[in-house]
Amino acid sequence: MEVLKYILKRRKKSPLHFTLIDPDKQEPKRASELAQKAKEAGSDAVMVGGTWGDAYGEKLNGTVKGIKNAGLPVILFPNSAQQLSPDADALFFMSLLNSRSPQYLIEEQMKGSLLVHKYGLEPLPMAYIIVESGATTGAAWAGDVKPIPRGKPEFAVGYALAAKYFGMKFVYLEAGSGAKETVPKEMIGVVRKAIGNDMLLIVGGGIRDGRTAREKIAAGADIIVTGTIAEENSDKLKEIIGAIKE
Ligand code: 1GP
Repeated sequence: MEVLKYILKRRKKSPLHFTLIDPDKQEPKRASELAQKAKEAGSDAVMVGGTWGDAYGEKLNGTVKGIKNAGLPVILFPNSAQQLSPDADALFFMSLLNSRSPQYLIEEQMKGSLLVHKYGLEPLPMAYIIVESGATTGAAWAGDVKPIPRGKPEFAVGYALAAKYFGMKFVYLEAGSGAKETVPKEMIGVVRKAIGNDMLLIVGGGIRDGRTAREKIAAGADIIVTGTIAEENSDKLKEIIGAIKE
């Protein structure tokens, strides 16, 4: 499956929803059930990754295989060169642009690229940008990030344009899993305007209802990611996906 083509084709019909499953939070069998529920709710793809834990090697591979049974594309969302699996369809080949550490800007990517090549994974080049969200999230802490201030959307525009000029295909504005506050709609709007339609704009972190998801789409997001809600409440997941695709 060519995942970028699949995403672009589906985006022509409607905005998209991706479900994030953290391989560290449950056994592969439960991950497979969550992916099945996500598919039934209308999600377009499953992302697999998490900030912290020990879900590498066999546990990660088992989780990816289990999720694949649901029939949705599986895209890795790795925290490092360790979190790669030959069983996935693709991966977000991402740089955490507002990290202070060369490890997350380029070093993990340099190490991981050899495995991406060996496994034949489809790389989806992505700029990952973490936005202030009321409290320090795991991703911001672990990634040694200087989050974008909520009142400074122009900083996000600077990173997004740099990513566009590097030839990246995706920008992910991330509030962080379980964030208190979601990415501000004003920031989504100015980033959308700056990048035009050359890149796909992903927004996630702390989205827990349809109204909030709709607000992000109306502001200019192409893809909404939810993680926590898929684990907790499949009715809410259906509400969110319904609002994105209305
Ligand atoms: C984290 O944006 C995602 O990378 C998902 O966040 O768990 O808050 O939905 P939630």
